Amino acid sequence: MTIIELPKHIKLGAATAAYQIEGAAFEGGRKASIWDTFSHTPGNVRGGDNGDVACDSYHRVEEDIALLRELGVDIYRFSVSWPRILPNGTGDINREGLDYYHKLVDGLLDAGIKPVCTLYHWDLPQSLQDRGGWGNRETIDCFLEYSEVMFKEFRGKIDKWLTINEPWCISFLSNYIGVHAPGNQDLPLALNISHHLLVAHGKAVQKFRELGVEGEIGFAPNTTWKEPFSTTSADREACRREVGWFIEWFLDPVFKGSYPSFMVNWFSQKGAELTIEEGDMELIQQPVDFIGINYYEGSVARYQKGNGLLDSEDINMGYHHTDIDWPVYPDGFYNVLCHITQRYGDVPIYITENGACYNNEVQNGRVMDTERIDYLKRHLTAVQRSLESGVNIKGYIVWSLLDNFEWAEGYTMRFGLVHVNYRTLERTKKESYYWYQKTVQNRWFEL
Ligand code: JJW
Repeated sequence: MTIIELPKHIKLGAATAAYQIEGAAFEGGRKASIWDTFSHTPGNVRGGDNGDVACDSYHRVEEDIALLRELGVDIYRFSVSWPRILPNGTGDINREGLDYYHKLVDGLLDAGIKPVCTLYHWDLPQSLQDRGGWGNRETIDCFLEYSEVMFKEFRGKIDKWLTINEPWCISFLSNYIGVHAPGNQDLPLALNISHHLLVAHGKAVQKFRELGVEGEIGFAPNTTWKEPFSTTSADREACRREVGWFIEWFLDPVFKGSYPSFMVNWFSQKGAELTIEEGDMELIQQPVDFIGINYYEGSVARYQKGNGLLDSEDINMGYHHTDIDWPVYPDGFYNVLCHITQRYGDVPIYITENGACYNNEVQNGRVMDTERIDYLKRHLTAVQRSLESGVNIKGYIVWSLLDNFEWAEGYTMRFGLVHVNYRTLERTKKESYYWYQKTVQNRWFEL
């Protein structure tokens, strides 16, 4: 048996996001977000599911902290619901919302768990969407206002912050492909939203420094890897565009102060142009303390004229697929991490999300999710290999602590280490929970 050892300094954790777990959608002074509107519109979410109740973590916060404490993790990544803090997106502050997160954060600190706080994990206040959402630059200033409230309120308690989670999903998936809220299909809009998100990120980082908040701040792009099917330049360029759309598009502006020209030109050919105002690129280029990397899947791909936005297609190499049909490709994870380090230098990296969808149910009180354990082992091995290749890995966070509302897939797709019965809201620890508990304790596992 091969033993994989994880260095002691690597922080291990688990993650969730507000809309996916909290429920209590219209309690505690919270007003609607775009995900309430979107999920309550028929046809958008599988089964007509919505986040009204979700895992009810709003009312079960002590129980969920107890799960984390017993799991033994060093860190817990959660997100804050903007419409709980500023129900209209701007203006009046909702004390009840702040109190909920104080209860959560105090409970974590009591349990010896460090909070990692994501400010924007997709639940934009609906009243801002009514004025154009992320397509309107005024939303950037509202985000800054919200961020400042959070920094001032939680400084001294929270020292790890993420501004924006998965900007590719917020811009392109939600406003070009249209499968997430608000569900637009408009490439120029999506492109400009991607820029506005980066400006919002930069402004929040600037505010964080100005206020002298102690701690570290970064953001978390979602990544993928596409390995060229052949060595032809057509196949290599198709893969470069695919990876470029997720990685370079969002990280070049932050680390190099410019968008990758091969992508700018590609979008331009498709009739989509960026509108960049004076000073934007300087704002975006504010130094970050770390980046979060979310990685789930990747594959082999090749050039295919007219296929999708990027003239590329995935090749089925016979790799195993998870229950959400994403190919399991741990080598892609290793390649993403090395690619980022090669291109941007020795930047500290937290794996802010990695995990797998397997829909195992409870049988005789147990959930035998052996495929999830296998997925986690193979991806942690890729992380360990990247460390040996000189990637500056600071932490690894599993998505997710709990089964939860998986966006357009509703409650059908389960990513949790803990099973949630959506009828009774009962939590059941899966085999993967016990495996991760042992791994966190030992800092090694058997492959
Ligand atoms: C792409 C589907 C057509 C979440 C996608 C659908 C249609 C070309 C998981 N990460 O729940 C990506 N997640 O909240 C954040 N990440 O395309 C956390 N990305 O494509 C998890 C879904 C996703 C996606 C889902």
